[in-house]
Amino acid sequence: MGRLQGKTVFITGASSGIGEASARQFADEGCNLILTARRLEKLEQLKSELEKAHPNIYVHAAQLDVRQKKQIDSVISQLPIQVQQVHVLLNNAGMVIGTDPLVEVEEDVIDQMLATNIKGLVLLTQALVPGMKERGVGHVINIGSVAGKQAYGGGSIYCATKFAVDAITKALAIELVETPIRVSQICPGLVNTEFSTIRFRGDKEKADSVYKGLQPLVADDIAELIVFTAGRPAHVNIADMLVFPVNQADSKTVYRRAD
Ligand code: NDP
Ligand code: 8X3
Repeated sequence: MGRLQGKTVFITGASSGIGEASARQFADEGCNLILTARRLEKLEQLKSELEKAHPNIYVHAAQLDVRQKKQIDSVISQLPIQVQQVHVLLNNAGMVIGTDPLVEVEEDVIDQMLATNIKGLVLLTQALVPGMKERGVGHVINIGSVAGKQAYGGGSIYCATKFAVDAITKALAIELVETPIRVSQICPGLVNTEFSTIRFRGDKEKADSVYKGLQPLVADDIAELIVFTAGRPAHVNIADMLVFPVNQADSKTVYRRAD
C-alpha cells in the first residue's frame, strides 16, 4: 500500500490545468478528493470519471470561489463525513490577467489577482490548518511560480502575488515548525494550461505564442511533483521546488527554435 492511499486531498482550482491533473494523479494513488473551483460542471464531470476509474475512492465536488470567505466556510462545514479529515491542502487556484505595465493595470484586475492568489490561499489555509494541528497530521502545498522568485515587466501584480505566496509559505513553515504539519511550495516556469488564455482574455493565438518554439511543461509534469512531494515519508518536507522546461532558465530567459 502506498503512503498516500486513503488520504484526503483538498484541491482548489481542480477544474483545469495543474489542479485537474493533480486530482487524477492523487486518485491513482488511492486518495479521497475534495474538488473545488467555480466551474461546478467541470468538477462533476471529473468526479464521475474518477469514481468510475477508482471505485475505492470517495470524491466530493463543491463549487468554490476562493475569494469568498462565506463560500469557504460553507463548503468546509458541509464536507461529507468521508472527507472531513483533510490530510493535504493543495492551494493551487490562481490566475493572471494582462501584461500591462504597472501604471496601467486596472483596479478590478489588481483586486482579482490579489483576492484569488493571496487572500484565497490564506483563507483556505486558515480554515484547514487548525484541524490538521488538532489531528497532528497535515500538509499544505502551495503553488507559487518562478514569478514569485523573479519579477518581470508586464507581470508586476501577478509577480507580487506569487512573491506573497513565497513569503506566506516560508512564514507558515516557521510557525508550524514544532508540529508534524508540512508546508511546501512548488514553483513552475512555463506550463501550457488555460493560464495564458485567461491572461490574454481568451485570445488563444496570443496564448499559444507564449509556448512557441519550445516544449513547455504540461500540467501532468507539475502534478507528478505535487504527488511526489505529498508522498514523502512524514519526516521529510520538500520546502521549495523551482521547475522549468529544459529550455527555460529564468522568468524571461527562454530558448526558442526558429521554426
Ligand atoms: P488554469 O487556468 O488551467 O487553472 C486555474 C484554476 O484555478 C482553474 O481550475 C480555475 O477554476 C481556478 N480558479 C481561478 N480563479 C479561481 C477562484 N476565484 N476561485 C476558485 N478557483 C479559481 O491554470 P494553471 O493550472 O496553470 O494554474 C494553476 C496554478 O499554477 C495557479 O496558481 C498559477 O498561478 C500557477 N502557475 C501556473 C503556471 C503556468 O505557466 N501555467 C506557472 C507557474 C505557476 P475556475 O475557473 O473553474 O474557478
Ligand atoms: C506563471 C509563469 O512566467 O507566466 O506563473 O509568470 S509566468
